[in-house]
Amino acid sequence: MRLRLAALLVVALPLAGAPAPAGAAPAPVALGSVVPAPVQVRPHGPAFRLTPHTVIEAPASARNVADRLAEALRPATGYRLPIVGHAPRGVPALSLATGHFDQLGAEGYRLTSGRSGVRIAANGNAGLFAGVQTLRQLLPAAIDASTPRHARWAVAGGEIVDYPRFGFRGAMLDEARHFHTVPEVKAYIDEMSRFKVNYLHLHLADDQGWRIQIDSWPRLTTVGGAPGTGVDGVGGGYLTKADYRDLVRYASQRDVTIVPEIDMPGHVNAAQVAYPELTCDGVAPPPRTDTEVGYSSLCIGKEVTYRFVEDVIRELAAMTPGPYLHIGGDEAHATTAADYLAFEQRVLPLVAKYGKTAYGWNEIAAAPAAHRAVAQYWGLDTSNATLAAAVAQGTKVVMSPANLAYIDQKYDANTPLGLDWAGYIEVRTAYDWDPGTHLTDVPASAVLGVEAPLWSETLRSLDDIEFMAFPRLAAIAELGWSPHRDWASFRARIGAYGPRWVEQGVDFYRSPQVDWD
Ligand code: TNX
Repeated sequence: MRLRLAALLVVALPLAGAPAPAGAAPAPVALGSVVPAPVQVRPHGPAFRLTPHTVIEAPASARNVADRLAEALRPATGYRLPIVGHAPRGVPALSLATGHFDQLGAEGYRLTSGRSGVRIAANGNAGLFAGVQTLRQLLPAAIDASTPRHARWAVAGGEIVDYPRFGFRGAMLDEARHFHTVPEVKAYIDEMSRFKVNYLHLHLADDQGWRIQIDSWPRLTTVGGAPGTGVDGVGGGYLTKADYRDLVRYASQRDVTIVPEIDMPGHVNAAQVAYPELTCDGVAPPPRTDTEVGYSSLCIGKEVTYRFVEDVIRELAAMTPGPYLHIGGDEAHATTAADYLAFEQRVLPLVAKYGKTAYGWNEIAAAPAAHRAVAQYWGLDTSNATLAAAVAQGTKVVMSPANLAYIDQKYDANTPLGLDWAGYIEVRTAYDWDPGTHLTDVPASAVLGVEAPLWSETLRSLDDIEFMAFPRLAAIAELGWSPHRDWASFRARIGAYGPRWVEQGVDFYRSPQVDWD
């Protein structure tokens, strides 16, 4: 399938030497041109054309998804696109329908397009939302003014049947090193959900700052989130509980589940600045705005440590509807191995006590209590004996190998932002690996999915986030969703996606590995 053809209709600039004849209707976007690549695509029959009379048809239970579709299409098309329970006979419709489909699971959908309408069918709203993201990509990115009105908004005819390879397709944003505001996080949620990313892990506390309100320990944010708490003393800020709940709600309306992280027993300097009793000697350390890691530790032998940890877990669990609570556990170089185990043996069960599944960086796998937890693999090797032993006891794994999935790493030596300790990660590097088989001693059956962490030591603005995330987050999203991996196909589809990012104002990286439309 030559997908770049499909993008020719997005004539932001006239094609050199071959201007489309005025009044000609361009071919619609090819059905197979979607990112992540759908499971099955069968083009056939005539296209559907949106008109000023098109309606959105949806049951009341799918109103949220219908609203998302309407708000995506109304501004671009200028059409009213009213949402109705039942489209009157003969009225062209974009229809959302739920039913029972064995093949589709919780997130799959079937999209059919023909002369009279486009229908998305699924088992529930998660699948309908995924189908809506596909439909958005089947409409043109931008319209050439010479295209006649009736031919502008066409969806190619045919059928897509689609469902994810993995249930966990995540992105992580570091709120601690530089704080990113609620509108910035919402924009990132919008951008990731287009690629069917369904988990957002928020790294909410680290040595430099503490970014989530905890009522029982108020100085965490009044001190730890004060102005100047951030790398280089830039930024500061925190999420109030109301902000956090607002983000949880906004995300859930886009089929994204928030996973909050409080990193411990290391990466806790900001908490210790606010509460010196959390150090072993009771003396407050100086605030830190540099990017060193591995120097701070909670005091493993003090009871106050566990009162603190339990209060934080209880308050976080109470405002988090999702199943996971991330308790960090990485780079605890200032904690002895014995203390680390003692800490994790006590803290992992606390997460379960408040009804959540513990999630942590792969170092937690050393603790026997991690057998019910999810371990996030961030190493550079293709095997890990400690993790493999934990997996044999029941631990599940999310794959974030730093040399492949760390989207805070530079693309190449010239990238102005980012770090490079795990190596350069060009788009093809981020794409060309298999989360199911990457760890040779962990079976694919233990892998829940994949996550792309975005650490923010060097990132301040939304533009910075976007430049590092795109196109690599789209590559990782495809590894999490699609059953097959094909670089030539991805390269063509992501090149054709470029005009959409331009249209959305997303500051993506124009990788030289991709021919951008
Ligand atoms: C390592 S990866 C860290 C973070 C840094 C990151 C920068 C991990 C679990 N810990 O503290 O921000 O490298 O790439």
